[in-house]
This record gives sequence, structure tokens and C-alpha cells, in this order.
Amino acid sequence: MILNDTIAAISTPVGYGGISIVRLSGKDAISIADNIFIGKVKPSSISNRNIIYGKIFDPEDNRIIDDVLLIVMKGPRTYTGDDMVEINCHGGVLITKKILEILLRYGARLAEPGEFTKRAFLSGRIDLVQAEAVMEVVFAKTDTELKLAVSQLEGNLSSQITEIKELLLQFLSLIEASVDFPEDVGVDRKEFGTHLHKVLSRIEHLLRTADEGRLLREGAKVSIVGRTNVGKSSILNALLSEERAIVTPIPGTTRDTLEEWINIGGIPAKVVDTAGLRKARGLIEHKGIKRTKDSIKSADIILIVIDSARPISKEDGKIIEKVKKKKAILVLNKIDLPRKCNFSSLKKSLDGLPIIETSAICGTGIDTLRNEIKNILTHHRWEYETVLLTARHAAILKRAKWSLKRVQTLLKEKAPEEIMAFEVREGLNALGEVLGESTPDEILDKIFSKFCIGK
Ligand SMILES: Nc1nc2c(ncn2[C@@H]2O[C@H](COP(=O)(O)OP(=O)(O)OP(=O)(O)O)[C@@H](O)[C@H]2O)c(=O)[nH]1
Ligand SMILES: [Mg+2]
Repeated sequence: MILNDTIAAISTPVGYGGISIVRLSGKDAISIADNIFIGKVKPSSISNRNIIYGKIFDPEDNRIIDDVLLIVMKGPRTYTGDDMVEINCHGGVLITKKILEILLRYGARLAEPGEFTKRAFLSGRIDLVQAEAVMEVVFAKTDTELKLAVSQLEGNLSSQITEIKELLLQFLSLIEASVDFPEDVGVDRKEFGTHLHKVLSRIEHLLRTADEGRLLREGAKVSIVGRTNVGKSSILNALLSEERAIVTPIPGTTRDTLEEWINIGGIPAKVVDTAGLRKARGLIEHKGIKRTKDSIKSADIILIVIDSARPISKEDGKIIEKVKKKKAILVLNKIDLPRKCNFSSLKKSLDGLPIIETSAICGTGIDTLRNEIKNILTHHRWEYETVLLTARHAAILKRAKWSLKRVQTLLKEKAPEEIMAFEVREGLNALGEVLGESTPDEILDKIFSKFCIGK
């Protein structure tokens, strides 16, 4: 990627709308705008961050393309760090294409996906963790995820990593001083140990949030399983508040898995209705039941549905046995009907699995069920301080953790300080990699390629 050229892209989604924005960034952004804009003043003559009204024209045939508002932002205090121009035009597919085409003809290059943000990162306006947060903000599915993404964009995670890095740097200087001036600096291994413990617990604290981050980003999978006709599809519909799945009194109504997204306390959850478990009748049902079993394997939470108006069967028992080691909730459904199941013997076989009583038909217990799912998904309430660790952050932080664990062992073994210093530097490098200070180009390319064009 060449950095001193000028890039352009349509930053709004392709389609028809009130307005669209075409963006330019780079050293020639303002002079390119001068060439294609007619107004009372030239873009290069207006003061920083001002807006002018005028027309975009094609200098080749002097044809007017559109009435626009043009904003001039002079570097280095811009999104990318370079001079930027934003053209607000009418929101038409052809208009935006035409304006972009003229900009490209007059010296700009088409921006790669995420290139504006990549420039912001490379010019030091933001670090890599903040750059990643830009897309987290764009793709946030729930309010909680958005709140955490914005906090990451503002530098919450970055400052936590920087603090850990500083602690580790202090530790490294302690070790190095004892290498360089062994007579002056007494090696206080106890002090080393305390310092190291402090850094490690900060890293471990961050790592603990990785799973929560995954749930928020990718969503949790909640599978509804049970015998046929117990009311699984009715529970899905009740959770969704709409008649999504077909419900009939005929056992074996649901043949295939059916998935829908719901928001449970800020966490996006994919709720999966499955084919009822029984001895399969025919090939289709057989395949459906196989899918149910796969769905159980990949679920974060399983809702085992039991019909309270029927005696507990062997099949119910088998299902409970199969899933009770996982995170599961027993849903005792149809409580509006007279109870026929032997509740006390059922309770004994559950090993403390939570039980929620519902009537999917009347809506009783559905809010309690939602709350219970939320409680299991979140060990604590989402706090503003919670960070959204991505798989990339977690993998690198684990590397840092293992380097520091090795230092702990070396300390115990009274190994030479030089060897410890080597491992501490490895840990420091890893932390730098999270922030993008020492991230290989291929990784950077991979991160930014996931961005939208014009972002
Ligand atoms: N009285 C009562 N009937 C219910 C309740 N929940 C479901 N039903 C009825 O039970 C029957 C089966 O409901 P479904 O939701 O299709 O059950 P399912 O577990 O998805 O069944 P399969 O897809 O065949 O495995 C339907 O007639 C529902 O109206 C409930 O809470 N109370
Ligand atoms: Mg069903």
C-alpha cells in the first residue's frame, strides 16, 4: 500500500437515499476537489473544517453532475491524519459513481476496504485496538455491544494494555539493572515475584473477558430440545413474540432445525428450535434428529423442554442425562394443564439444573426463562469497564501470559537474570502486537480487509 497518494471512495452504502458521501484523503485531496468543483470559493480557499455549497462538474465536457456540499478538513487533525475532503451529494447510485469516477480521473486512487482507517492507524491517530473498534461500532448488534465498542474506540482497552506494558517495562528495568550493576542493585527476588504477579493477574483478568466478548460479538446459541409435542416450537414463538415456527398437536411437527435471533439482556442469542427426539420415523425425521443432536453439541445453553401434563418418560430421562453436564435449563411447559409428571423424582435426577415453569400458550414464565438464560450467559452484569477482547487479542495475550509464567518458573529456579529478561521482552512484544506497534503486515492486511469500502 502506497501511503503518500490520494485515495477516494463512496463511504455510504450503495443504494438510493437522502444523501451519499464521497470521501477523499491524501496530499492532493484539496487540489483534486478544486479541479472538479464550482462554487463561490474554491475548496482550497476556505478555512479548515468549513462547508461550501457548489456543483461538481466533469471538466472534460463541463457537464454539471450534482449540487453538493463540500467539507474541507486539513491534516493532521483529521480521521486519516491527511488532508480530507467529503462531498455530500444526492443519494443516487449513478451520481456517486460518476463523482467517484471523476475523482479517480483527476488523480485519486480507489481506496481499498478500510484504507481510511488503516491510514489513521499508520499515521498514529489511533492504535490497532481502536481501529478494530471502528468496525465493532459499525457491526454492533445490541446496545451493550455498541457501548463496549465505543468504549474500546475511546481507548479503554488500549489504555489497559498500555498500563500492563508499563508495569512490565518497570519490571524489565529492575531485572536489567541487576544484570548491569549486580553490586549496586541487590537482586530482590521477592520483589520480582510480587511485581510479576501483579502483571500476570492484570493479563488474566483481561483474558477472562474473552469469552464474554465472543458471546457479545458472535452471539450465544440457545438450543431448545425435548421429546416431540412438548411445546418446543411454542417456546421459540413465545421468546420471539411471533408465530415463527409451525405449531400443531401432531407429534413430529418440526422436522428441521429453525433459527432466530433474539436480544437477551444485551446479548444477541440465536435460538434454535429442533426436531423432537424420539425413535425416528422415516429418513426425513432421521436427518432432523441428527441435526438436533449436532445442535446440542454446539449450543452455549440448552433448554430441555418437558411436558408437565404427561408422565416423565424414559426418553425425557435420556435427554436430561445427555445434556445435564452442559449449561442447561429444564423448562417445565404446559403448566396451565393439570400436572401429570412426577415432579419430585424429576428434580432428584437434575443435579441442581435450574427449572423454569412455563406455559408457552399463556406466556407464563417466559420472562423468567429469558432472565435465567441471561444469568447463565453473563456471570456478572456488563459494566462499562468490561472490554471486548477479540480472538486476536486473546491469542496474543495468552502468548504474553505464557512468557510471564515462564519467568515465574525461572524465578523459582533462580535462573540468570538475562534469561528472565529475554522472556519479559517476549511478553512486551506481544503486548505491543495487540496495539499494533509490532504487528506483521499480513495480519494488518487481514484485519483491514474485513472493513467496508470507504471506512
Ligand atoms: N396447554 C398448552 N398447550 C401447549 C403449550 N405449549 C404448547 N402446547 C401445545 O402442544 C402442541 C405441540 O406444541 P409444539 O410447540 O408444536 O411442540 P413441539 O415440541 O415443537 O413438537 P414437535 O415439533 O412435534 O417436536 C400444540 O398443540 C401446542 O398448542 C402450553 O404451554 N400449554
Ligand atoms: Mg416443533
